Amino acid sequence: MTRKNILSLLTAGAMGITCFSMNISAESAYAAGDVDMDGVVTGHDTAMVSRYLQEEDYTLTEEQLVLADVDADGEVTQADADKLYNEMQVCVLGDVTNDDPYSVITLNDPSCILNYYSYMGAGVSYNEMNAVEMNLADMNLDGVVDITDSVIMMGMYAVVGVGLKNELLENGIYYYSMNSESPAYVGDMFEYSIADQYKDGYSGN
Ligand SMILES: [Ca+2]
Ligand SMILES: [Ca+2]
Ligand SMILES: [Ca+2]
Repeated sequence: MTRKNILSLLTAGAMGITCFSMNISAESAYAAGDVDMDGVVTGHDTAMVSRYLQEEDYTLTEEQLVLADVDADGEVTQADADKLYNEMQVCVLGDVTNDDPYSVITLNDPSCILNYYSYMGAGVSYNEMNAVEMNLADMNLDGVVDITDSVIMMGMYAVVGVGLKNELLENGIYYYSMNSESPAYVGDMFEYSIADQYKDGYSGN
């Protein structure tokens, strides 16, 4: 199922946005930075812009490019992705539960996805995640919320939990991928995390 289909379903099925509320006037349907057009500027919007900048075959529509140009200089550049990440997004990609006031990935986030995935797999209608939350759950931007997204989430949770820096964020890359060809590949970070931390003298404290 494409992201478009998922969003259509969710929009039809779950109009009430519980975690987020924004007043967007009818004249300006989408705020600057709301590239995925779900009504809130989040880490998912940042991730889309970041991937657009990193991967040639990932495209945005004309309207999305206008929304992505958040510094309004007429082009979509790293400066727009940085501004989105540092100043505009209200929560990080993966923070499905929106842990206000600190936006972080906790185990509740992959848990949300696994519950959703289990219900979907069992053929049960499960619409407790709204469109904004579904977008935040799509860690690898493939338009589907599935186990891969929860694996990436748990990986990033572990990386941060053992005190490692998120190297992708350090390098201005704001999305994740399990594809080793992608600039946003997370596999190396996962392999490093626990074993090398102990090898480097980590005592468990
Ligand atoms: Ca958005
Ligand atoms: Ca710009
Ligand atoms: Ca996904």
